[in-house]
Amino acid sequence: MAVVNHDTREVQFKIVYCGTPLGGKTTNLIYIHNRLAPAMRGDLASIATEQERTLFFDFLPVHPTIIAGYDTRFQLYSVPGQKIYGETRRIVLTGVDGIVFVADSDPDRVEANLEALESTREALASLNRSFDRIPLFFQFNKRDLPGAMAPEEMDEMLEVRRPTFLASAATGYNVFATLDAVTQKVLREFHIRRRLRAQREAEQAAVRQTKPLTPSPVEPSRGSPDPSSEVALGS
Ligand SMILES: Nc1nc2c(ncn2[C@@H]2O[C@H](COP(=O)(O)OP(=O)(O)OP(=O)(O)O)[C@@H](O)[C@H]2O)c(=O)[nH]1
Ligand SMILES: [Mg+2]
Repeated sequence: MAVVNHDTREVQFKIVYCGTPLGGKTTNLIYIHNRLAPAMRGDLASIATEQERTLFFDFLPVHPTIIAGYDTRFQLYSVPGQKIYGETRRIVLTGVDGIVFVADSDPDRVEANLEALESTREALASLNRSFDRIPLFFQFNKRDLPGAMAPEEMDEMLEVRRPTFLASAATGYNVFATLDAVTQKVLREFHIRRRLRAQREAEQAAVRQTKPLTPSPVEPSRGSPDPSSEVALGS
């Protein structure tokens, strides 16, 4: 969830790239890192195995844009796609504000896509987050592959009912379009939640002001008989 620091006037959002093992999550982040001016981003931190597969996560801080007087920072993470890294995924997804689900358009990766989607749903459910309500965009990556699956086929396979980006992270095609979409959606949700909270607080304050004072409970006088002892005496 967005971390708001009112003292330094900063809001920090967490965007996580999830998806199919070897689908191109790290490639997305590398492209973003290479294309953003150094003043706009921090260093890309990746911990990979020898085969360059993400071991824990990749991390790329994207520095401030000023929105409503607050510095807005996005922290981009990618999680390893391999099944065995379920717990790592869960940890990285904790507090997530928005997700890009990178699916592989290679027809040989149908099973892997489905498994990754299922494990993302599971990780979110275990964090009490709803897959269907979180700001999330699908990116069908590797569109450059000859024989890439038809987008409609992928929609059906993944039961996608949201806007999708066709991309080629290797060349950068639609990498920023995907990132823009998810960050805009995250910001919109943040502002909606903030407005609702302010409205609720104003309503609560109004209720407090109009509420009649409740009389304080009357303390029984010392001499008043205890009803239970009366029964006892009368029996
Ligand atoms: N043809 C093609 N290859 C791509 C594209 N994007 C990524 N790749 C290749 O796919 C392989 C895996 O890419 P990564 O970015 O490491 O995939 P990942 O999703 O981070 O993989 P894990 O961290 O292991 O889950 C690499 O060899 C990339 O060069 C693309 O758009 N087109
Ligand atoms: Mg990776």
